[in-house]
Amino acid sequence: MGAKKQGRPRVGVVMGSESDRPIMEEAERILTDHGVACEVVVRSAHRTPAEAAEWARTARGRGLEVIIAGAGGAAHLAGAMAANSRLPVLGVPLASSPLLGFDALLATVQMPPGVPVGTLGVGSWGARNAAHLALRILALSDPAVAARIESRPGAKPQRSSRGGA
Ligand code: RP5
Repeated sequence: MGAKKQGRPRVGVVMGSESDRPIMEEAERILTDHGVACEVVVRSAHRTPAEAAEWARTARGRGLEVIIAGAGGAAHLAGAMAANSRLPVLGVPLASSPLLGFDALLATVQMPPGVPVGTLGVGSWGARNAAHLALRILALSDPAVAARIESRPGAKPQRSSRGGA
């Protein structure tokens, strides 16, 4: 697929450390491939909590519509985003510690009611699906994004040979 006109960033991709970047860039790649520009930053819920909160608080004002937050270990970054922004937050647990992402999964997924984080799978699969889910959110109000999703092979739900969905 050729390069798409991207314009202003609509999705914020935030990660807890530079060491998370190779995985989180997979989300960015999918979004930009669909013509959606991203703002990609490193902010830590533990090491730079004030900067992380400020980035989330000002995200909507900068034109962002969805936040994707990836972190490993005791991963509170996605929750910190949801605590400081009313934008939809998609959390990606990363396998950075000896617990291989199970720690980050539990820390990201089990948010208290009213502070939601839509948690994806661990690592690369989660980062990529966070991008696909962000596209589906944008597509609700953007026919151009909806059309790009539909034009992709495998985008349409397939009927199972056994008659299920
Ligand atoms: C988390 O700790 C980060 O999101 C990263 O996954 C992990 C390790 O960070 P570094 O020690 O590599 O900076 O906060």
